[in-house]
Amino acid sequence: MIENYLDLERGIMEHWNSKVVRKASDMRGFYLANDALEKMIEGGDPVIYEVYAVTHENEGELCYGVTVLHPGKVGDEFFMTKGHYHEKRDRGELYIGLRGRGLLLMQKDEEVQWYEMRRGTVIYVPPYWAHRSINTGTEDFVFLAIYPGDAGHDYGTIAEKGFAKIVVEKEGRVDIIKNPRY
Ligand code: M6P
Ligand code: ZN
Repeated sequence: MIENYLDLERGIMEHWNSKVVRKASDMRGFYLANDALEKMIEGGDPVIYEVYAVTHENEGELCYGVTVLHPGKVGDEFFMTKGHYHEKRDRGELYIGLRGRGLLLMQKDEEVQWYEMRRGTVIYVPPYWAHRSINTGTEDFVFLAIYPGDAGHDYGTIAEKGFAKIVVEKEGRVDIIKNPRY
């Protein structure tokens, strides 16, 4: 499909061929507070985020998708995406904020960086950097991501150790602290 329509105000994309829904039960092992997550799962297993994407798999092609990351916390940690490296590490990605507010957390080896995102923020994720988004606000955090068709998702590395930093609410404020499990 060549042409699409993205409602920039609402962050709703008209056409997509791939929809991924991640519920609390899909996020086991990603948050420090396992008990809080299990309680949440028992209490109805809410959706944490959804991704609506147009995907192509070949080298030279592009994929693009809208992620809707809902507001909330597991323990002190804000709702977040799983986060991934690209299977082909030398593939970059572009993030564009559409709605709400959040952080993009990036990591390459032992180096960590994070960037605030809101409507209009453009963040270039260079090749070799793992990336995870975090909703630090009280409404949906919605962004568009564009990445090479053959990038692929490597979840294993992050699933094992997480990122070196976690994003928590502390005394009503957003705090980026060392991940004690890392
Ligand atoms: C962005 C892109 C997608 C990714 C999605 C959710 O839209 O980076 O490739 O799938 O965020 O993140 P994750 O796959 O880490 O759960
Ligand atoms: Zn990516």
